[in-house]
Amino acid sequence: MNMKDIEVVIVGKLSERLMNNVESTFNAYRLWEIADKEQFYKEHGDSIQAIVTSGNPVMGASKELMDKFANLKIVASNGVGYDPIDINHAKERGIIVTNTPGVLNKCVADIGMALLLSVGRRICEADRYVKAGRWESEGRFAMGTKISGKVCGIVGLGNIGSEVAKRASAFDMDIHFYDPGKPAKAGFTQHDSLIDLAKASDFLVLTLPGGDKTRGLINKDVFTALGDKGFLISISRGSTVNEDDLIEALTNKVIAGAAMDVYAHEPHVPDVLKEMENVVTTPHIASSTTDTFNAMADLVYDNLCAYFADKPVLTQVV
Ligand code: 8YV
Repeated sequence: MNMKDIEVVIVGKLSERLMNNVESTFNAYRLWEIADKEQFYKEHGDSIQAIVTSGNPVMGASKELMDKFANLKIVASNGVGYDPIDINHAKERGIIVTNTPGVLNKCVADIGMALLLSVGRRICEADRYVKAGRWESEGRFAMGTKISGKVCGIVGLGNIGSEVAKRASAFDMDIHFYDPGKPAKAGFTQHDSLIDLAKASDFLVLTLPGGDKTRGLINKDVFTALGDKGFLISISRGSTVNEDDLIEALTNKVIAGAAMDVYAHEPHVPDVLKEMENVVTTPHIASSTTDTFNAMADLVYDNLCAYFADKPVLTQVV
């Protein structure tokens, strides 16, 4: 089959490398640039065979989108998280879904550790202090929290959680985790309940997947258990945190602080969080390094090429 005869729709702006590869190989359409989408669906409803998208909450692939294309065969997604893709519907229709696990673990864990250090040692606050000329006028900056010897509590000890554990261990932290069904891990303390993990933790690091099962899991009970010396580090999915409860916990000093790369309604970050000194915010950059983004782009592309070359795809979700 000539790859150029295969019609592919790219849902939103992805990396140049990924778009270039897809567009030079397949007959690709940029959905976000098409003004009359209904007309596009009418004209290409039967001919589009692949959706290229991302696990970013603003993209994904809904049932409605998939059903615009009667002969859709594959949804190739950029990102390990796939909660914005209707997996059950894809399964029902026999549509293959691929993601990009593995290649981003280390970069995401690096950001987890960087956020932990930033909020614990007050790096961003200290940076603002110097730049505002306050060191000269007010003298020594306030105290931070010692990292070594503290408990790093990991919620979801998967590939990314394990990389966080490695980094935190190198900083002499004690590793505790909660991940129902996971076997015990030598040297780590396992908890049977999230609340118990939060109680034991100085830094609670979220590396659990998104989706209906984990929506709002990190709520006021968890914050109460974490306590006023505890910090939340969120690098999984914004949907896992009840953001109203988090704001309440921070406002009432139920917890000491939070550092987040992901939010409930990206790219919206509640103003109140932006104004808090003890909150570190980054704009969903955990996997955003050139090396990792290239590796993710290549995996999306390789999955597509494998599928249309009648070979097994490399990283299939369903
Ligand atoms: C990406 C991510 O920023 O992999 C994931 O699940 O959230 C991030 O790596 C995003 O999905 C890339 O498009």
